[in-house]
Amino acid sequence: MNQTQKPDLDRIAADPTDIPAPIDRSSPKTVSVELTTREQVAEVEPGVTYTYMSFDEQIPGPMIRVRRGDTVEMTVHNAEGNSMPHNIDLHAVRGPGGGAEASMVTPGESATFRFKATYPGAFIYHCAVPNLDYHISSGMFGMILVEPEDGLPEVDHEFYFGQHELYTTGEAGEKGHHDFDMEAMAAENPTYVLMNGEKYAITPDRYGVPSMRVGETARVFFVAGGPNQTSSFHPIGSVWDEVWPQGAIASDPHRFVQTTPVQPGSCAIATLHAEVPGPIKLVDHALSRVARKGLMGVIQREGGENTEVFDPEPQSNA
Ligand SMILES: [Cu+2]
Repeated sequence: MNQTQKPDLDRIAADPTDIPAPIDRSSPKTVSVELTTREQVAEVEPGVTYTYMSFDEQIPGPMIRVRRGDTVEMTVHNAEGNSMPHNIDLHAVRGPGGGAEASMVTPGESATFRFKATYPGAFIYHCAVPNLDYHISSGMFGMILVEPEDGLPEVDHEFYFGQHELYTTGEAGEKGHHDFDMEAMAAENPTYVLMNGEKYAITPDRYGVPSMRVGETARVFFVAGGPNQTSSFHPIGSVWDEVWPQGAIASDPHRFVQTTPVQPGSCAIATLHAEVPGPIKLVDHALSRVARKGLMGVIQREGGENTEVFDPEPQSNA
């Protein structure tokens, strides 16, 4: 294993609360979106570095939020100092490659294309150059949310998470700089499976966790970058009160779902109602990915006990 490299970034894990506000418009407009592709060293966990690729220095990339009927002017920059071509394929685009050919850029270049968001839902975007699985595995994916004309139901909080796999020449936890491993990727045997790009990033021991009060409802936006594995997305200590599988928000939600599959190249929108205090651990219920490969995110519920729903120390009535 090579020596750890000096990180270019203190943190590549996206803040789950750093997302655009709900859309408050009743008519379409033209929205400009710019994303910059980057190749940068960051830590997978303390003492383990990797040369990530990203949109705007975060994983998942920034959540793009538009309204059905909007026209989007999409610009992709390829930062000076990068070594590879990059582009973007958004599943919200009707057009060749989801915009991939039109946005192909080499280091130092920029490209713009325009599309109309003709259908609502939560969709992945990702890099789609010829080695696209390598680029996605290195972090190049995010979500575009196309809100329906009438918007989404009001909630108290919205949180944004993304899962993907990292394939390296090292073992999970092995100190040093990990190189990308094409053979491991072809075999679909990841070293790490990560929530927001780093091991246990959104947990109390790393960057802290978002919170909600008992009685409140949160909406979770989740994108599965893959490139290869389906997430069995489960909230430990709760249930998904509602799920829109595939992010298909124009459909009726499923209710009281324990574990929802989110395929690579897809999304889910789900709600959590907090009835008791305590953590909700967001996991892939393929649990070796949690116990051995670094995947976990936490949402904290704060407030008084609700012993009718859950009583950790019941007084005997006998
Ligand atoms: Cu790329």
